[in-house]
Amino acid sequence: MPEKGVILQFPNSWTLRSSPFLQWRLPILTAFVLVAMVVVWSIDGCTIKSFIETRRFKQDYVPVRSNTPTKNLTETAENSTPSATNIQVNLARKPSNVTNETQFIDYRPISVQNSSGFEDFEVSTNVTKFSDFNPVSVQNSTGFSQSPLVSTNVTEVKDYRPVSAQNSSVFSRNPQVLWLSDELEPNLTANLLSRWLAPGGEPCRDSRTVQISVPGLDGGDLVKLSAGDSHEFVFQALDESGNARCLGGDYFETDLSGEAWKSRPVVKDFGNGSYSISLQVHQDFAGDYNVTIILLFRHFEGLKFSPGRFAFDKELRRIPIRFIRSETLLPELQICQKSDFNKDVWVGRWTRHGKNDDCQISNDGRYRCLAPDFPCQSPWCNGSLGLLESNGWVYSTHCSFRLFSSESAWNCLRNRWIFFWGDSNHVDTIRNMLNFVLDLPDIHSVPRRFDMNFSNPRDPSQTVRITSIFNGHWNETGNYQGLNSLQDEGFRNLLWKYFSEATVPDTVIMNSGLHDGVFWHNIRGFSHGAEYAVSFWKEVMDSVRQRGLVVPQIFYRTTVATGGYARTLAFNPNKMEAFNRVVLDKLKQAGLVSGTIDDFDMTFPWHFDNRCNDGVHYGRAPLKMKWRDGEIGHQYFVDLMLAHVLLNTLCTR
Ligand SMILES: *[C@@H]1O[C@H](CO)[C@@H](O)[C@H](O)[C@H]1NC(C)=O
Ligand SMILES: *[C@@H]1O[C@H](CO)[C@@H](O)[C@H](O)[C@H]1NC(C)=O
Ligand SMILES: *[C@@H]1O[C@H](CO)[C@@H](O)[C@H](O)[C@H]1NC(C)=O
Ligand SMILES: *[C@@H]1O[C@H](CO)[C@@H](O)[C@H](O)[C@H]1NC(C)=O
Ligand SMILES: *[C@@H]1O[C@H](CO)[C@@H](O)[C@H](O)[C@H]1NC(C)=O
Ligand SMILES: *[C@@H]1O[C@H](CO)[C@@H](O)[C@H](O)[C@H]1NC(C)=O
Ligand SMILES: *[C@@H]1O[C@H](CO)[C@@H](O)[C@H](O)[C@H]1NC(C)=O
Ligand SMILES: *[C@@H]1O[C@H](CO)[C@@H](O)[C@H](O)[C@H]1NC(C)=O
Ligand SMILES: *[C@@H]1O[C@H](CO)[C@@H](O)[C@H](O)[C@H]1NC(C)=O
Ligand SMILES: *[C@@H]1O[C@H](CO)[C@@H](O)[C@H](O)[C@H]1NC(C)=O
Ligand SMILES: *[C@@H]1O[C@H](CO)[C@@H](O)[C@H](O)[C@H]1NC(C)=O
Ligand SMILES: CC(=O)N[C@H]1CO[C@H](CO)[C@@H](O)[C@@H]1O
Repeated sequence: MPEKGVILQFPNSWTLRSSPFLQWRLPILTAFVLVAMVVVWSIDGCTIKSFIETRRFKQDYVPVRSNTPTKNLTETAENSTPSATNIQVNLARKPSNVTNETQFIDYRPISVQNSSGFEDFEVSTNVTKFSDFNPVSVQNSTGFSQSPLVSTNVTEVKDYRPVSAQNSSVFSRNPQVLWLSDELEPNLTANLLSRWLAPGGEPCRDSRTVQISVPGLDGGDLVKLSAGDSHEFVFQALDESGNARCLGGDYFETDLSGEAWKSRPVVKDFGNGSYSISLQVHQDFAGDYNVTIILLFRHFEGLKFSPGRFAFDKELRRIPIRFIRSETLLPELQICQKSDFNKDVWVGRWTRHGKNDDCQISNDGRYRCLAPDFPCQSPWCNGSLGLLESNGWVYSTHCSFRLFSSESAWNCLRNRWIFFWGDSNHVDTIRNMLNFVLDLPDIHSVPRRFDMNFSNPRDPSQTVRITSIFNGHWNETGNYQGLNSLQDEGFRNLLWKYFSEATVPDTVIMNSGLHDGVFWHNIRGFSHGAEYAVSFWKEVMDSVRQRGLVVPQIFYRTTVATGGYARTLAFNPNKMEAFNRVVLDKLKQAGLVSGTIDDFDMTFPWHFDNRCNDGVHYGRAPLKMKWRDGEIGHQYFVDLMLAHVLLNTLCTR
């Protein structure tokens, strides 16, 4: 996150530049780049001392070309690239105040090895009893394994019809099924706490998960399942002796990926050591897949203050699965309407409708792999898929999204006032929306705090007011306060100001964010912080109502799933998912939310590595440099998708 600090250079000098960057003469450009690198470097240096885990945020950009200083930087970066052993060393070194952790309410010393005379649960010997495996008989299923994406030639892909035409008579039991879904559980915070604090005292409660058994999927043979249907497989957490655990709380990262599909299978935690994973792909995407199950944290340990030391992070399964076309037909997705945003938890997927294997990053850091007018394929999106610069991928959930042209976006946003309150991912998204969608490429960055009018370069009569207030700290130069920033009176007054004018924003888009992951010692503390934030916003909205004005709509945009190395840090996906749900739960109880935008689900399929993120941001500005994972360029389309989803939220009725 310290690279957020880069933005700090801009608030004073930031203006809408009209002269294109590229017109600068080369020497000046070079000098600028070098100065910029020094700036990045030094800001990292000063921010890092506050939190030891953030040591690993250093240096996301490494220049590709090597002149003298560049080369040196490259070497430094390589040296600081965390190897597995390095990470452990870093994390073992406690920051001085970590001793405080022992006094946290929720800390439970676990691993009481060999605790007492309880008989071992006779489980591992016969795991099939944990299965509700529903043997999908897969006789005669050959010929359906084609992937929906076969061509490497873009022009051919355009005409591609993903559905294989063959008939299958095997699966006729479910002509109409529903899409998998998930929702917030009632009494979320209380239940979470009580499960975390559930007492041990028996070996199966005190032991630690190291392995699982998945009776329906284990066994070695290629698993074949019917496409369209949802398939739920129960699995059992096992300790190092192979005994079944009888407490839940393990955090599994799951992935279902094929050549043209990526989704996060829903995992249910039954609280007794048994879990289930549900798999479903649409009938048009029959073909070969892998289902991957990673155990990231055991028994709520990702929620701890310093979770890094507890990360398990082992891939327990990568199982090939063939989805066979069947007669099961999922209901066709519709383009999202306003009411669709009432859904709190999204269970979406990325699908791919084009591919250019020869795609090269351009010098400005962009991936223009498909023609800008490469069309969406109904019903997966509507508009020009090429604009997303995703090489054919697009996200959809219980409904699908419009991809906006600049003209349609301006028509929707004109005369609006949109207020953002959130972490630096908002900052990126706003910049990307301005650059990519609203035709304002000269805006190279936006600061953490601003209040600006922007106008349509093609029609200056169309303007939109955007206000963005960073909430990682009450001081815009600070970090790691999150919702606690509302404890600062000056910060509260700053926010109040925008809701005390004669007009107020029509829409508020907010999240809690990654900084909360670093600040709060435990979920109970965070829950109080979230309550305070909700009461603050309720008071603000009530006062707007009392003044007879139209109360802004509030959309909660969930925090990203952090990626790659950041998966084990203070803002790991386990914690962020819990925090997202706690805030959302409280906002809903207060009647404040008009809708949810589940960026956590959107980012999740891309969070396993750093190809589409720098660990904590999915929308850093395009740049042709070596990225965090050592490859050239950062794929920013996940955040650009979010920008379009936000426009769907803002523009549908
Ligand atoms: C590289 O940096 C080191 C210090 O880290 C310095 O001693 C050395 O002279 C630098 N090399 C070049 C070529 O600038
Ligand atoms: C640890 O806590 C003490 C007392 O609050 C504070 O002065 C110090 O700066 C903290 N150290 C770190 C590394 O945060
Ligand atoms: C615990 O941390 C707080 C600040 O976070 C600090 O004021 C206090 O001194 C610390 N206590 C111990 C025992 O380290
Ligand atoms: C735990 O039990 C195993 C065998 O059941 C034994 O080898 C080991 O020494 C025991 N450990 C402790 C700490 O008692
Ligand atoms: C395992 O379970 C199956 C089915 O429940 C049963 O038929 C079999 O006898 C069991 N085997 C053992 C060793 O318990
Ligand atoms: C791709 O399509 C173009 C135009 O149809 C054709 O000229 C070219 O040979 C094709 N390339 C490949 C690799 O098939
Ligand atoms: C496939 O289905 C169509 C109509 O549903 C039918 O006319 C055709 O005979 C079937 N083909 C085979 C090979 O079963
Ligand atoms: C939620 O909590 C309330 C009060 O604590 C309780 O009355 C209610 O039964 C709980 N609901 C569920 C579904 O646990
Ligand atoms: C765990 O809970 C689930 C759901 O309540 C139940 O179906 C299953 O039998 C339980 N497993 C064990 C081992 O108790
Ligand atoms: C499944 O994973 C294996 C091993 O990583 C990989 O080689 C294969 O291409 C994957 N299959 C699919 C369909 O993604
Ligand atoms: C914010 O922090 C900076 C640097 O620590 C400091 O110079 C500035 O005065 C602070 N601003 C406010 C409003 O506290
Ligand atoms: C179980 C079953 O239906 N098997 C059939 C599969 O298809 C082949 C020919 O394609 C038949 O010979 C099998 O009887």
